[in-house]
Amino acid sequence: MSRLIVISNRVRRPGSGAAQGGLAVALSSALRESRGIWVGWSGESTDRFTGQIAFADDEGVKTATIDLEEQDIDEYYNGYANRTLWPLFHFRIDLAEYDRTFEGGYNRVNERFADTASPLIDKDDVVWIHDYHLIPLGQMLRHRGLKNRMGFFLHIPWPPTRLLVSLPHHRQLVETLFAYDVVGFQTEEWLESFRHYVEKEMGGTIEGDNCTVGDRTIKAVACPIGIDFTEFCAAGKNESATLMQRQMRASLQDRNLIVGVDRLDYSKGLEERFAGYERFLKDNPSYHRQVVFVQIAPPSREDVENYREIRAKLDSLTGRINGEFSDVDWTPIRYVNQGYARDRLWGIYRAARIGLVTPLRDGMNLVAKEYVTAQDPEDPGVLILSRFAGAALQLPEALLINPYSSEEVSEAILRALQMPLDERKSRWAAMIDNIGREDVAWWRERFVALLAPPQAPSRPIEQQPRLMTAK
Ligand code: GDG
Repeated sequence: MSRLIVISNRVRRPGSGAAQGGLAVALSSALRESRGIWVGWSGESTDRFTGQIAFADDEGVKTATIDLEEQDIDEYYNGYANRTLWPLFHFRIDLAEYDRTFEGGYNRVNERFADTASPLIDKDDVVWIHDYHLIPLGQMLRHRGLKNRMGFFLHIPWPPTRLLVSLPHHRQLVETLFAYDVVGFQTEEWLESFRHYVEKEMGGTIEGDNCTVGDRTIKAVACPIGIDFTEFCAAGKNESATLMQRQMRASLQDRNLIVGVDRLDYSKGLEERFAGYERFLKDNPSYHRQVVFVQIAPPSREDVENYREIRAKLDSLTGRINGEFSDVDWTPIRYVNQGYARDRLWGIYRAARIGLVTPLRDGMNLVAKEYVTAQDPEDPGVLILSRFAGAALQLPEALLINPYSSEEVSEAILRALQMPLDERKSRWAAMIDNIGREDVAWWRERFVALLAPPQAPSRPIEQQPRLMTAK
């Protein structure tokens, strides 16, 4: 069995066991089985980059991490990754910053990753690189002589060609993807946009899964990520999950809970969601006091200005809506800027009659899948889901909405509150079936199978050696 080498911006957090996210859990089991290594940034800074690798063994998963200089972190992580590529790939060219120093820092750090990882990779290893932070890494590893099977998975959307061409040196960046053997996207939609770029901007050709530019052919596939279904169901059996569910219910006093759980990020459509809820309260006075909207939004990327701004905007929107509609014994929005352990999160989802998941653009969105998983099969809640989340393609039985339209959000909330039990059950059954089948292990196995060395083709029958028959 070949070893799997995973390279991503960050690696699993040491000592956090089951508290890891689904991705870390899924990759960890594959790394353990193949005795592979997970390579990434430690999250720490150093005065001068030395290339020194810190090795650790965390519950059987080997990790190799490097520290980066402050300037690297500014230009690569906070800069090109999160101020250029993240907004652009989420269709926000208005927020994308094109700064030459960011691009320089991005390439420098990718070279540093290549220097770090290449000596750790043996000739039969399979290499799997993750996400927009490390797009050119595969090519840099090839420049260092690596001939291994190499794959890349993009966790976020791939933007339409018309937007992507606003990125200086876009072609140079996309060309680096042709160093991989397999490139994976979350959905057919993002894959289609990639193929469009390949044909229109690079003069490439498409045949089945194969994309060819010049003498390089790669496989480009849609391979949607799922949640760690078994782990999340098990989290729901913990005492603290039940306790949290009971606490929530008690604090609601028979009111209907609407829940949102998102990193504080402009792509998640939080402002629009708040506006949709405000519209619902305006349009449906008879539902006042009968609903409470809880938005859990742990802060993220606080070194980036746009992320600080969104926090301030949501603070003021919450104040305005609560100011207008609250009563002495009812607050319509509870907005919480902290994270919760996974089992407690399960309890919150379970207590909620509506899961409100309304990103403006999202590669997949795992919260939608977690909400559905935590529901009571006998009395499930309703998922309201943005049609612009990758998850909408796998979960068409959710109430799909346009998150930019506060009317649609408001109408969907009303419809969900009035939905008969039979309809809730049949929609839930279809969704849980998909989520259970296409879970994170399914995703990982599919991608790794594509990455396996191609089998030597069996020879056509006429070329097979004839058996000599004795005369
Ligand atoms: C990127 C892509 C794609 C959130 N709050 C808490 C908490 N979370 C967990 C959720 C969920 C995860 O974070 C968020 O996953 P998403 O998929 O919603 O979003 P991104 O972070 O933007 O992830 C996305 C994903 O990569 C995977 O490919 O789906 O499209 O943008 O698991 O539960 N977890 C805990 N406490 C919290 O308060 N424990």
